[in-house]
Amino acid sequence: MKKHTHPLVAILMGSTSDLKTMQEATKIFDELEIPYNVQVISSHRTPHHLYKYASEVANSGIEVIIAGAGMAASLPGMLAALSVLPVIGVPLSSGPLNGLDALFSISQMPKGIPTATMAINGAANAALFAAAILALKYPDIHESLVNWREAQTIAATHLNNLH
Ligand code: RP5
Repeated sequence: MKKHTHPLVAILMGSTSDLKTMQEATKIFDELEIPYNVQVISSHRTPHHLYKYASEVANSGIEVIIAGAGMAASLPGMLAALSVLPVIGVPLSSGPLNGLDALFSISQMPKGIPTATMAINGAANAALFAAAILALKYPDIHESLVNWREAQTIAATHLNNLH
């Protein structure tokens, strides 16, 4: 039986070229059975679409936003500016600066508009962090996350035993 009937997390990215990296987040949500939706919105190329989306997202049932972007990477910060939902930014290694540009852009938000920043290409951790936020409210997600972490510990212990 499905525990949640509507998406709790929005996974956004600035370009279809970001999809492969951001799918690391969808894999985690599939494992944890957390429903999500995925959209491409370019804050620079489609700013009016971004404004409309961000103005409405808090009333859509979405509780956490993950936003991946490379290069100038304004998408996470703009989403944080336009809504009060928690926004987790993922700097992506697209472009000649290999993600350092996006890392600096997303992490250097001005006082008043906080935006969480993961490692470069850290989409999986973005999903786990989103799950930790949702786990404060939903006991089934708390249980899924604890089980996931225990499985990781067991897998890491087995790896250690090989040496
Ligand atoms: C950013 O520019 C996107 O997030 C992407 O990482 C990068 C390149 O986009 P494309 O030119 O591949 O569409 O806005």
